[in-house]
Amino acid sequence: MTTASDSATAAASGANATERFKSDKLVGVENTPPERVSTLAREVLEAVHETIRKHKVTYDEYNALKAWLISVGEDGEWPLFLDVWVEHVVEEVATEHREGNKGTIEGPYYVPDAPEQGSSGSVPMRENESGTPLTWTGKVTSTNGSALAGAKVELWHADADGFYSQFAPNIPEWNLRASFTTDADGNFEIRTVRPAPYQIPTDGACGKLISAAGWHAWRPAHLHVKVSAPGHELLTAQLYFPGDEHNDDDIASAVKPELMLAPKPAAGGEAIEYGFVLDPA
Ligand code: MBD
Ligand code: FE
Repeated sequence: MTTASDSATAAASGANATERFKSDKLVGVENTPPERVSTLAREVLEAVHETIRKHKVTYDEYNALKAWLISVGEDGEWPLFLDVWVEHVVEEVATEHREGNKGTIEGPYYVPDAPEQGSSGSVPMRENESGTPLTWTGKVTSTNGSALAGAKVELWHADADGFYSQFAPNIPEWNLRASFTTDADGNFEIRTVRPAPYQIPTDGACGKLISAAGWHAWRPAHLHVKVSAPGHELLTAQLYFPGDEHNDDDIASAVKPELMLAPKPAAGGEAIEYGFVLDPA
């Protein structure tokens, strides 16, 4: 997976994201009843038809769309396209019943089974990994306030250049990816470095749409997490840093005020305190 290409191209990271998706996410997709498929497919198509009528879409525009959709597949960018422009509404609907922690989208770059570091430790990183060192402490609790011992906190994020291990070349396999387990009081302590704002690949189909539309390609800097505990719903979230110029115009529409960190200066870097409240399943 890490060797799909030696350069950080959209096609290389897209191919990795596509493979990752096929191996992890296809459980449970086969049992959608025909009536449900029919309703959803028909209404999506009707929305497309309505847009064509409303804007009197021309054959040149239709052919541009066709060429672009073909290139999304050729560049392996369906995971990126869907997670950037669609997933946030799926997440909203899937979690609207929750009383615990707000979550947000997973995005295309999660990898399961990252190295386990116990309740307190550092994420795997290179010697001299760039970025401000962060010490993050927090507690995992249930909505009734009880601490959750043995909860899993999986963390993954981009490096200070905005690249994710396993989706960009020449980065150690598990760089900036780790799994922590809360102690008897539900607490964890994580040491990592501050990620950089992230620009989605500009040389593929998604980048072409962005430049053709005059949009920008940026997400604010973020830490991805999955938090899980027996008898509780899995929480997928991202945490953000105040003052990032893209907090208000994230291309993936995934920022929420509840997910904003409040870093404080600390010896050798910054300290953050953020815990998670899980809903009983
Ligand atoms: C990311 O890092 C990300 O988090 C999302 C949602 C989309 C593209 C890249
Ligand atoms: Fe991300």
